[in-house]
Amino acid sequence: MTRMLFAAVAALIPLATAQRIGSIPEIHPQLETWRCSTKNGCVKHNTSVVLDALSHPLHAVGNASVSCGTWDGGLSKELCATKESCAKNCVLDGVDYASHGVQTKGDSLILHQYQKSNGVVSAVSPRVYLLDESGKNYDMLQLLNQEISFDVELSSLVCGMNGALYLSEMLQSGGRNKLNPAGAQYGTGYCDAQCGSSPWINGVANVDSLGACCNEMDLWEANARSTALTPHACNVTRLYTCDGDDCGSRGVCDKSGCGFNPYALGDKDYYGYDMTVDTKKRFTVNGKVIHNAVAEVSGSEVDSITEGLCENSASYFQKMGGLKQMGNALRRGMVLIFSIWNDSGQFMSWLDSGSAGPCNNTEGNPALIQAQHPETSVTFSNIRWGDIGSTYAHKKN
Ligand SMILES: *[C@@H]1O[C@H](CO)[C@@H](O)[C@H](O)[C@H]1NC(C)=O
Ligand SMILES: *[C@@H]1O[C@H](CO)[C@@H](O)[C@H](O)[C@H]1NC(C)=O
Ligand SMILES: *[C@@H]1O[C@H](CO)[C@@H](O)[C@H](O)[C@H]1NC(C)=O
Ligand SMILES: *[C@@H]1O[C@H](CO)[C@@H](O)[C@H](O)[C@H]1NC(C)=O
Ligand SMILES: CC(=O)N[C@H]1CO[C@H](CO)[C@@H](O)[C@@H]1O
Repeated sequence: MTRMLFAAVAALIPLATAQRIGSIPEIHPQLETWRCSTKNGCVKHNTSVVLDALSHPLHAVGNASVSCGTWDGGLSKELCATKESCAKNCVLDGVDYASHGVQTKGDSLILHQYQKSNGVVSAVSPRVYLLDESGKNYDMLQLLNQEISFDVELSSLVCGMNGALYLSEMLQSGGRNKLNPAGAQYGTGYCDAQCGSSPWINGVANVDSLGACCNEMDLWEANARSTALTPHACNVTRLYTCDGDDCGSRGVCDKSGCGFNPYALGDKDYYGYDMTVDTKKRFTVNGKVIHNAVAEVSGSEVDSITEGLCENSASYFQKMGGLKQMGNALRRGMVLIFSIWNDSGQFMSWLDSGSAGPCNNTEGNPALIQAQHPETSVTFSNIRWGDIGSTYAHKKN
């Protein structure tokens, strides 16, 4: 019987590989989200999440132990000399989400930085994208003149960690095409305003080592000690590939962004353990029961990202089109992304130490975090978007 079954499965593989999708099924964890309107209130949607393509095994047809490429190793020279040969020689397999630090339960998403297997702790650092109800394409959030709210629990995200909820202007299909039949279903098509280079762009072998740029709106980048809200504009529409100088510090995207970090802007008691926003507890972002910190920028008070704030702090953001360009991307539609990550290069100092936060410049070292806080995680839940005023119960005050 077992033999028969195996033969049947093997007979199916050539069909499946012709699609460049392997034989291990991809099962997306369901994450309920809410769409809200002033007229009809909030309606639950059966959406799900998908891990980035690079977290999926991409390997030679017929041999799962021969990799076609990895985050840090780049593309396999033999299997992926050209875009076409890579698409022909490689298959993308499904992945076990729990072993990559991703769990969902109802409308909650839990992301873990580390996984323990056979007593060994390793970094998994998941990054996932929200799929629509079909499970085949990304859910495109069109948030111009709309609002989004969510709950977050990040008490275990210590200095040096980052739990992020943000938007990037990726393609709805993840760039599905003849050389990338997998598409969004397997997490292809990532881009952001850092214009980073990865082995695949839109699921196609990046044989020229280009960077992938697109507009990015960081709604939430935080740990338990510090937080930042940062739009990053690019002077292009949707995913744009860059080369050389084009990708540099004055490239097509504003890599620093026009950020609002209460601590950096002078309010050092607003956010943290036992502070106005007490990060020991779960809280709602945009619940508006707690007002945002108020900063003084060139003599005026600012509690949100305004032209004035950006003119003062982010001239390159303004050059790339500033809030208007960000607004255009929000109108066209962007993909919702969740991630947890660490930073062995700078220990996340731009977010939480020096002028940006209360952490010192050594405690964010990933080696220390791995040894002392291997359980570090973030939970996002109760994610709602829609008309302004429709996603949470307003407290009249
Ligand atoms: C969502 O899933 C539940 C069960 O998993 C089902 O009862 C419900 O009809 C689904 N809703 C939609 C809009 O598909
Ligand atoms: C898969 O590749 C590995 C490494 O090259 C090799 O040792 C192994 O024999 C191959 N397995 C099959 C089934 O071809
Ligand atoms: C985008 O900005 C770069 C760098 O400033 C510039 O070289 C390029 O011409 C700009 N492109 C557009 C379409 O404005
Ligand atoms: C940084 O903070 C950690 C944790 O509070 C502490 O153990 C360490 O001594 C501090 N290092 C410096 C250089 O202050
Ligand atoms: C992107 C990054 O710096 N990741 C690091 C996270 O921490 C582990 C160790 O815990 C490193 O191996 C990764 O390089």
